[in-house]
Amino acid sequence: MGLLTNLRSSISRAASTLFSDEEPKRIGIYGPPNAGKTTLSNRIVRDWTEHGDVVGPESHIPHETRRARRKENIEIERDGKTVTIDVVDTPGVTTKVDYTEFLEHDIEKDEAVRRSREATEGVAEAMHWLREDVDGVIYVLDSSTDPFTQVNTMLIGIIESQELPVLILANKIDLEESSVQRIRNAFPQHETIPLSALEGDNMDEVYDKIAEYFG
Ligand SMILES: Nc1nc2c(ncn2[C@@H]2O[C@H](COP(=O)(O)OP(=O)(O)OP(=O)(O)O)[C@@H](O)[C@H]2O)c(=O)[nH]1
Ligand SMILES: [Mg+2]
Repeated sequence: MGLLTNLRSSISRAASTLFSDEEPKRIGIYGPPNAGKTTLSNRIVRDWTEHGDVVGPESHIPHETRRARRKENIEIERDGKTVTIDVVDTPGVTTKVDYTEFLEHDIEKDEAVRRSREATEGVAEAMHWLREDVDGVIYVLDSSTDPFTQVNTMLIGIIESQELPVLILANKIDLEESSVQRIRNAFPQHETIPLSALEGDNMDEVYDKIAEYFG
């Protein structure tokens, strides 16, 4: 990005903060490893920012995201209104990170041990953000897998006890094994929106709901 463009966008950001009475809502993207949290975060950023920088790398290897990453001031326009959010892509939460998981993906032992240590710290960091620093949660699930797990029930329970607004996204509906109903049955107290973050399916409804829940 050129210096001038940079400067211009900083000024417009500062101006919009100055003239709007609403601070951006900080939205944490949570869920188990490999659910598609980073793919979704990248899509949101690409759809709504000019520079289209990505939040982080997407990978079929679990625990690719091992530090929370934030993109600020994403302005989503809905029905003539603008909702400004900061997106926080978090590391996938699991009860245990086992280094042998990485060996199955042809990663050398030293690197596998390093990644599993980082991933464990990442889980702690994700939990810290959830306790202290988010205004709302997008909970991403891979709809081709069983949603009724310890981690999902525990995390959704914590989110509920914090009284944070939460939107459940049933991702990967492009896969044949996908079942959105299975997620609705597991968490009937919340609304579940189907999508494919990879293919970009049903993103309009996702943005409508983001504006409704977090605007
Ligand atoms: N078929 C399909 N694959 C998807 C979709 N969204 C993400 N993926 C794939 O799922 C894998 C994991 O995606 P990521 O976005 O890295 O998942 P994550 O939740 O950020 O994973 P961690 O960072 O490990 O917690 C990648 O191979 C993605 O291409 C989707 O909608 N459909
Ligand atoms: Mg990720």
